[in-house]
Amino acid sequence: MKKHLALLLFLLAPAVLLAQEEEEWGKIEYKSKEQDEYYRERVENYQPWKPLDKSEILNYTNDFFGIKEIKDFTPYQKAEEHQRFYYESLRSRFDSCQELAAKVDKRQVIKYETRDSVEVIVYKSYEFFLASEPSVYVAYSSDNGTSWSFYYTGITYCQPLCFKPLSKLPLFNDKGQLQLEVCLLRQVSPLTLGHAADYELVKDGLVVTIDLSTLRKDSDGDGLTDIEESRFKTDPSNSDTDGDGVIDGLDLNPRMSVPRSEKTAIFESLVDDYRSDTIHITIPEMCYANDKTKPVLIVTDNPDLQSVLPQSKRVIVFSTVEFEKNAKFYYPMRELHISPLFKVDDEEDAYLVSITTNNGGDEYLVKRIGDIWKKVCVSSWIF
Ligand SMILES: [Ca+2]
Ligand SMILES: [Ca+2]
Ligand SMILES: [Ca+2]
Repeated sequence: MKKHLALLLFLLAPAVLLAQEEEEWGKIEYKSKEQDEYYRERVENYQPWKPLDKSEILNYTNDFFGIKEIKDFTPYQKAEEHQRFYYESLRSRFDSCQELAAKVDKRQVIKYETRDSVEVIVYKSYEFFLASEPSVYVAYSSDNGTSWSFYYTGITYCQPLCFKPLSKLPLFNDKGQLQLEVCLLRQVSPLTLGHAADYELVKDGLVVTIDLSTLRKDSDGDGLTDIEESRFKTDPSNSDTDGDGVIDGLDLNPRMSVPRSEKTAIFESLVDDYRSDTIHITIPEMCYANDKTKPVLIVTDNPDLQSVLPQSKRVIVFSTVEFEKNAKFYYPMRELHISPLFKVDDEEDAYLVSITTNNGGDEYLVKRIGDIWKKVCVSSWIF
């Protein structure tokens, strides 16, 4: 009997020690000279937000849709006024089932029209995150609203294109394409949580023509339309951009195929499920993207972070140079900022690391205990 008790205590001892050690974590203030240096440099190199030149707005072209001038147009008014006005006028029409079938929030509708059995809703979607400008989508039904398809247009509302819900122009033109009145706007103040950005009118009296076949086109058959690939900056003519054997439509990290390290697993636990406190270093079970997988943007030059294989999100990873080249206008994706792993002073195998989104963040202590890594949140903040 005593032998069994001794064995039980022996087996339980590491768990008890672990729990004790974790309890201590919260009471100690961990310091890192590496971290201090990193943030000192960040403050020194801080670049305040600045607007684009008007010429960059005026020279805007869309790779997928035509934009042309029209003589008889509805003048631009501030977007919020447009939207409220249109919402009121649509309310009675949308109390019927069409909107419920498409599950489009009526406050986000830019334009809705039916022709024969075809119904089309052009709408804005914030896609999981309010502190951003919305993307413009098209919901399409060819059977009187019984079934719907949803297409990403690649257009971000309001810079540089802003739509006009009060436009009298019919949504369908005589070729069966969608046509929408737009103007060119320039963002003149930064966008922050709780504060909408301000815009100024650069050019009015334009119409954008959207061909439904262009919205659906998937040149390489990888499950992402060419327009979605323009958003993720994957190759629209190569079904496996990073050559790792997983096609772009299913790949949860489609742009980067970088060798993993032990630190990659630590970063993965932050990207994927930063509430779990045990970090498994082994290669995670392969998971695949589907239509509902949330995309997040990570801009980093750190190969340990570039190589993450998330299980629940699609990470679009850019190097800093790539990002600067591609993000001329607002980049339409939620961004995750993950700090480097800062070595804790006078400790072996212990790091401080933070993860920040546009509305807050958490800092973690990550530490090796025996053969496993554990992490604990040491501070949190909201903006
Ligand atoms: Ca494709
Ligand atoms: Ca592709
Ligand atoms: Ca791939």
